[in-house]
Amino acid sequence: MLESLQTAARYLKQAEHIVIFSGAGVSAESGIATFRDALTGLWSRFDPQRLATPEAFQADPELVWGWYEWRRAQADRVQPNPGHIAIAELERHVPRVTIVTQNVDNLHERAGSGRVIHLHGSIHDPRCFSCARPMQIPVAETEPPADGQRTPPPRCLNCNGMARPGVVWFGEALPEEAWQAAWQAVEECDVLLSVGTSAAVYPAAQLPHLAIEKGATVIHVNPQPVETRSEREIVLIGPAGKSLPLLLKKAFY
Ligand code: BJW
Ligand code: ZN
Repeated sequence: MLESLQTAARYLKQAEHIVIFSGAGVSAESGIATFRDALTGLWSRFDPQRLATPEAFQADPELVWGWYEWRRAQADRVQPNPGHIAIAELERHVPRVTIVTQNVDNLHERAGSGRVIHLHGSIHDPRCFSCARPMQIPVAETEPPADGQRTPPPRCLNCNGMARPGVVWFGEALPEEAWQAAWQAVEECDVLLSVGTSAAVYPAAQLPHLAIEKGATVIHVNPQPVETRSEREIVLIGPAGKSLPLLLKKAFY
């Protein structure tokens, strides 16, 4: 770890443009469950195909909306952790930093990060399932309902369609502008820090490979070992909330 940390810090120090490619693991220490971790992952208790597809929403909108409202209220309640804060702090040391996140919780913005590209949307931007108009729906003030509780989606004032979460479900295209911007940033970066992602969901998971192809160094931050294919990949094993502050300290202080 120490050797990898030193090498990673050296790359960070020399970098002109860093892309942070983040996943659910970066928010784990804020108290938001990841998707695929065996014991705590959301989907160890819920079947994603039942909840994160347009077909699932059409089949049981109250179940899906209730689940997302529970998660939205949770995301609203928790705070950014030292991992998010270290990522935001990078902007003070590196000329260009681009955050490309798969997360829908907006915790990077709340930690102070400037340029955040959302590949899978935001749980805080509900819109109409039928006409796609943005909908203003206040977050529940009372304790959110237990996970799995059914809640009827509010209706759109324009077309009476149902509200849906502003996230990208399986089988839906990623927002084109975000995808193009992410692709370009990765092509142009010299370091990509892949933090807290299993890199199992496509097309987002292509980005670390693209970075390697284009000659960048990829640094993985994950408590689990990460399989690497290139000499230009470094793995820092540990939670983001510990590894990232350590990495910044080594590189810049
Ligand atoms: C820590 C930590 C700590 C823990 N510190 N780390 C090619 C091949 C095969 C399949 C496909 C393919 N291309 C497309 C597909 C289909 C599908 C797909 O990828 N399926 C896979 C399961 C194989 N992809 C899609 O359907 C995508 N759409 C698409 O391709 O459309 C094509 C199209 C084109 C034109 C028209 C129409 C269609 C859309 C994918 C959308 C994904 N959406 C979700 C749900 C979002 C809403 C919600 O929040 O509910 O996004 S799925 C879920 O997974 C969520 C996440 O953003 C995403 C990634 O997960 P992530 O972040 O990596 O989390 P985990 O849990 O997997 O990993 C956590 C990691 O953190 C672990 O490694 C831990 O060890 C680590 N960790 N504690 C640091 N403290
Ligand atoms: Zn509508």
